[in-house]
Amino acid sequence: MAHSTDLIRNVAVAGHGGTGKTSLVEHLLFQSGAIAKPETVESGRTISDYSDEEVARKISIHASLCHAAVGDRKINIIDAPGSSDFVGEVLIGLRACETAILLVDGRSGVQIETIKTWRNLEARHEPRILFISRLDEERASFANSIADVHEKFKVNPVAITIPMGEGTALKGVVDVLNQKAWARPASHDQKETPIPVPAEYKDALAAARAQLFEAAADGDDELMDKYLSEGELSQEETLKGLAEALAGGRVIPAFAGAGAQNVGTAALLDFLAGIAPSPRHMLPEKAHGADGSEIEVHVDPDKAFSALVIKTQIDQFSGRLSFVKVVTGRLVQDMEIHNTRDGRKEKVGKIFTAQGKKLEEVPELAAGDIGIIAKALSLHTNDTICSPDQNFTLEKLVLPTPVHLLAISAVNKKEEDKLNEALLKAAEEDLTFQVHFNGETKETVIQGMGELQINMVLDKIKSAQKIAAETRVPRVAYRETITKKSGAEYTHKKQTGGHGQYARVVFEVEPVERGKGYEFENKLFGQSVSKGYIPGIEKGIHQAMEMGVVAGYPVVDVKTVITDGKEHPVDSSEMAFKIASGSFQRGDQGRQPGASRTDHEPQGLRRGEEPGRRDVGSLGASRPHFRAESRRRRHRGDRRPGSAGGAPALRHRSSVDHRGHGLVRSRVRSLRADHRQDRRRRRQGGRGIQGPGRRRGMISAGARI
Ligand SMILES: Nc1nc2c(ncn2[C@@H]2O[C@H](COP(=O)(O)OP(=O)(O)OP(=O)(O)O)[C@@H](O)[C@H]2O)c(=O)[nH]1
Ligand SMILES: [Mg+2]
Repeated sequence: MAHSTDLIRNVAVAGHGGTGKTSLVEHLLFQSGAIAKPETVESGRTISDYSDEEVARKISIHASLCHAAVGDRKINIIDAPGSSDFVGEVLIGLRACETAILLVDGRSGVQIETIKTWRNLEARHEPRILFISRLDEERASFANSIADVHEKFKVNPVAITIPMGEGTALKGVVDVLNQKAWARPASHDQKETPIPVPAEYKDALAAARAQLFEAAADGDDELMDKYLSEGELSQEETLKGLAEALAGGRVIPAFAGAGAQNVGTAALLDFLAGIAPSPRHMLPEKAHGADGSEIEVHVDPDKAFSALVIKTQIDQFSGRLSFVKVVTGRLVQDMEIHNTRDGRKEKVGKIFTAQGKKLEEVPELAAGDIGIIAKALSLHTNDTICSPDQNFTLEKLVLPTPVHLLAISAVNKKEEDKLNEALLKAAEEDLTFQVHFNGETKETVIQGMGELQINMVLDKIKSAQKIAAETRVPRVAYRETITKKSGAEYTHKKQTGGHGQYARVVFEVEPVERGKGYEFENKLFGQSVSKGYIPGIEKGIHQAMEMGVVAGYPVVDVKTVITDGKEHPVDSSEMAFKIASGSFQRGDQGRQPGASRTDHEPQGLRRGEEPGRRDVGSLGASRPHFRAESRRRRHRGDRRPGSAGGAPALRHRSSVDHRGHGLVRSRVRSLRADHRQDRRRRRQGGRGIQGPGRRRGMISAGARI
């Protein structure tokens, strides 16, 4: 059945890892009757943690879509992961929903990922609801958690439910809004049932209701006058006032509970269905018209169809699934759509809604709804699709840049293409995982948000595609530049019988603004060097820049000014001037540009490191092998030094989330093995490991998947 816009509620469930999001979602579905039996995360059979990786690791990795029905309302729920490695999936959830439920673990208070999510919600002006979770566990405290929220976010949450007892004594919750209590069921797979508020909680209820009225009246003068004169509001006024205050971000409703024990789910469901804002309350989507002009698009069922592809999932059985949020109009099976990215028209086949991995076919999706288009091969995440007569592009979801880098290759070279294909597929599913080929270092480099995410992708490829791959620290493509004005002069003279070679060049080199690349200026006066030789000079300088000055890396961001020169009527040639200009690199017979301090700039960054120039005047000096290697390369004629001894792009932490897996340990083992091998080689009089492998805390090579 298709639901109209006003009957839809979209909520993203987010918060720090392990706060009980998936358990809460499972029991919300159960309490609503969407599923007959709730499962536990431990059993690996929950609705929202269904992928093999999630089942194996017992953590959420993907944003999964499910839905519950309360009366005539359809509540779409997106269960987001808690680990920072999967922040992209959290942002997808926040973007697609009008409301977020933020979980705070009742034992530990506000944790870092919850803070980050809060900031995101603030920036998006998105209404949020707090759920203080795991209150059945020892040391859990609702009051302390609320105090922590107050301290960290400078807000005064308003309790919609309060716990009856805490820790092992948790007996249920008092529903402040509806003046009843919900008893804790005998076991998690039984529903919460309403009971009268026990006498011992009457005072707490009265105090909480006073706060509730204040929050409901806040921002509405009429309601405030009534509350101040009569001391209370009617239920209808309270609901209306709260709904407006929540949609306007003036109130942060707080719930108490223990999702895995099915405590606190009934009141939360009622609240979501009755008070959470409908998609119409969502702030307008920013978009660009066909002419590039900025426009705003409101969720509106009465307009022509448009939707944003929020996520792409490539399922082993169902094929390509494009998750869409309908913004205007209706998405109807078999309708023709227009992809504004490439102007392509496509016919939509079947459309679905999802209960975790279970797809449920629906005839249409109304504005504000979230659903799935199956097997639309041309759709990509962030595409805007509209009815053929419309043409605007909704603003893309902006995701953070992945900062962890690894070079990767297939163990069996014949599987390289297959591996690249699998990596690219993974990158399509998760925009915070990227793959590119570095032409300079001749490496395929993968980039992700963290080890957990990268390991997860590689494990999936290993188990699904049976491709063995190995990863290592990527080589770093450095650049050289100069920091102060310098110059060079050189006379190239050779007499080998017949025509000789003669050319003299004098030039200055100065640094230019970063990113400018290379500038060339000819300041020769008179006829000292014929015009025809100038290209030879430029080519010579260019070639020398490619070869580098100090460590053999391409020189960038310099300006070369030719100030003087001399030619011979018979022996000069373009080639002779090209050779003479090579003094840029060699610095023979004069002032060498490289004699001024030279900086290198790594193309890859360590985690948390800003791109920036680094003084490596001392770097070359402190690493003799570095310069020796560079000289060797030049001698071999290798113009693209690959295996740099510079800062590797990835610094591995010594441990990962305890629920992660052992790849880090295996990398550390591999590092130790490398070092053992190194020591053995040294004992045998050979050379030790060169480059990054020798640097403390860095991995040289060899993590296999
Ligand atoms: N006792 C108790 N345990 C809970 C409760 N909620 C969750 N747990 C347990 O806490 C662990 C993590 O629960 P999840 O529901 O996976 O937490 P999550 O927030 O979804 O975790 P991520 O998605 O990985 O961030 C599991 O072992 C749950 O059984 C609760 O209310 N009470
Ligand atoms: Mg989860």
